[in-house]
Amino acid sequence: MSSKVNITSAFWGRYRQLVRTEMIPFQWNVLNDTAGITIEKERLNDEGIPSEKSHAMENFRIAAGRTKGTHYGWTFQDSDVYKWLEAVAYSLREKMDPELEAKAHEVIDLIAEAQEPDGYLDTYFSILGLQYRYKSLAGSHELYCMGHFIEAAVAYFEATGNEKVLAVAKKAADNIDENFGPDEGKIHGYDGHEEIEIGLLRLYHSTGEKRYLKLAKYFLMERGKHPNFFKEQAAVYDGPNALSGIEKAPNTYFQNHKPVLEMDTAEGHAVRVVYLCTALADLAATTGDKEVYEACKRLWNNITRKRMYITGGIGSTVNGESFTLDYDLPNDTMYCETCAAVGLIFFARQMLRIEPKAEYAEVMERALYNCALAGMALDGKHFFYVNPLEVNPLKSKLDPTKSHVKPVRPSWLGCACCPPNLARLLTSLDDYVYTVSENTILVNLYMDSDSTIELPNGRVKIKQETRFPWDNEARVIVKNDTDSHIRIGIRLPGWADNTLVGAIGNMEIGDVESGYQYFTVEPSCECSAGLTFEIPIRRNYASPLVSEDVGKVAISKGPFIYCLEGADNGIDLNTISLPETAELKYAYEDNLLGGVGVITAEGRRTKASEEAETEGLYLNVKPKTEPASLKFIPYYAWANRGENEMLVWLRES
Ligand code: FUB
Ligand code: ZN
Repeated sequence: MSSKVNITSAFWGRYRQLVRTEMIPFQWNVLNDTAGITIEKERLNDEGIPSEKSHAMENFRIAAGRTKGTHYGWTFQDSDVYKWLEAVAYSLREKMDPELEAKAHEVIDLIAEAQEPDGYLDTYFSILGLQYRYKSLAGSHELYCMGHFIEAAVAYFEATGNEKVLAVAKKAADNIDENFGPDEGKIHGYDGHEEIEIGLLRLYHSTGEKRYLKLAKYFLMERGKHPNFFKEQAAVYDGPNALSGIEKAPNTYFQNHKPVLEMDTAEGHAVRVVYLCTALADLAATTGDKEVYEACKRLWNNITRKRMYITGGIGSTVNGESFTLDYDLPNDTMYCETCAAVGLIFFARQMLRIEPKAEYAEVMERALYNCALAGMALDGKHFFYVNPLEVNPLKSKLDPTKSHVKPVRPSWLGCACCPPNLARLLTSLDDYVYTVSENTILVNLYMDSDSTIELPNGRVKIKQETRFPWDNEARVIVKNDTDSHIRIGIRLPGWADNTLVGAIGNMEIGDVESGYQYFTVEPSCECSAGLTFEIPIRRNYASPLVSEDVGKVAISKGPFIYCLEGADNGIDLNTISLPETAELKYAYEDNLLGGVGVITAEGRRTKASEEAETEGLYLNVKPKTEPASLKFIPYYAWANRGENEMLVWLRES
């Protein structure tokens, strides 16, 4: 039997159920073009982006020879189907559903039929010309798509034991292995979008086949050694478009500017960076390679200490959906793609496998409860691609530099990477609660849950009883059924002022190391640790080097970052300020936004003087302020009450 974490948390249970009952069926209809929705373009000026329909399943039917037609959509349209399948796998792992399983089998059969006899799998080139495959890797996303398929296949195999899907994945990986690598006659290159590395490592973990580990390592280490690789391929490519032109992007966009082990700043497309880092950290955890881990740490530190928003969002510009430079964190033009926050969570999880530092879990929690969760509406049927920290709907409509910043979540997006990424994260959230190594279990996330964890010497039952995030108490009950002493490391959260920890039974309190309070539990015994957190409302200040946030404050409580929204606070949110002395009060509102903790305060609103209305923009009269009652809601819950303004960082007065 393998480990099983059963999440019983009301907060997360609702989301996970939403994914199962709303999002997965909804996405199924979208993939089959039967959802009856209008798919929005990401940006006003994205004329060339194919977005009228998904066509993703139809692409597979055409590639399999079941129907006639041509490919439609992005070169990576296949990955929408794969991410759907991966979310289905986790969903079935949690709760068997024969109807859903039948749909998944239908999809697996279709994918197997669309696979070429030699294992190659990509509908774009199967339909438009196999002779062009692997020849335009800057934009073709072939390995990216196969990486997503391999991830889905491993997840599905591990959840259900389905051998067929694993066989298709191995055949695809073998095809890649035959075509790429250092040997003469093979392609000495890699994909324009990292992902295959994650897939191959997962396939290695599941099958133990060392070739997959070797190939993942090859792709990671080859990157950046030959920075002209994409341009050289493009110069002689004469096949179908495959996002051609993308190779002209700077090498940093693809993390192709230098070898990965020499990188110390996160450059380029944010999702690509965190996928690269996830695979690198997995490689370091798997092989114990110190040099690889040092590279991971440098990238982690650069991202989380200099380039990450307070919400856990990353990617400061729409231009290339990219990182820019240290401390450049504009609040209303940024990107903060949902996928990038999801990828940062993947990265954090792998870092925890290498080194038990609470810092990794803190970032994981920050991105999860804020940027990632904001990616989905409370109805589970509307999604953000971009997660701003400041929005004015009129500016989004009329200022072309903000057209990507949507004030309301669309039903779906032409480039549909984010919703299914969120679905696979939420359905696999059980994988993030604990980190297990040898005889140590780290409690990373507080979540009401009931789990069985397999250790080398037997089984441990671990139960969390808590109403967190809406309550400040947790009890962690451990039943050690192994015949050895085990160590439990309970994270002492950074958002708590004081965490009182008491042990009951044969649980010996140990040291605090890197943010975890350790306990030793004797063999064959049951005991528990009770925790009471003091969770203050906090005022957060950014480094003064973040020019956009100087003089401003952001409010948080526990893992949640709070924001002001128009629905509670009217228009022109930028005229609002929060006095340094204002008392911040907390209350839980059962009937608001599915039940949320709100924070209220007496603030000030700056009024335009009467002269300003008649005499123009610039006056020598200081505007007056008047009292304003303020109400803050958790950031993740914004944009669920129609189109309105939103603000995270507000002036402090
Ligand atoms: O290129 C595939 C995915 O589409 C990226 O990860 C997203 O940023 C979106 O561009
Ligand atoms: Zn995305």
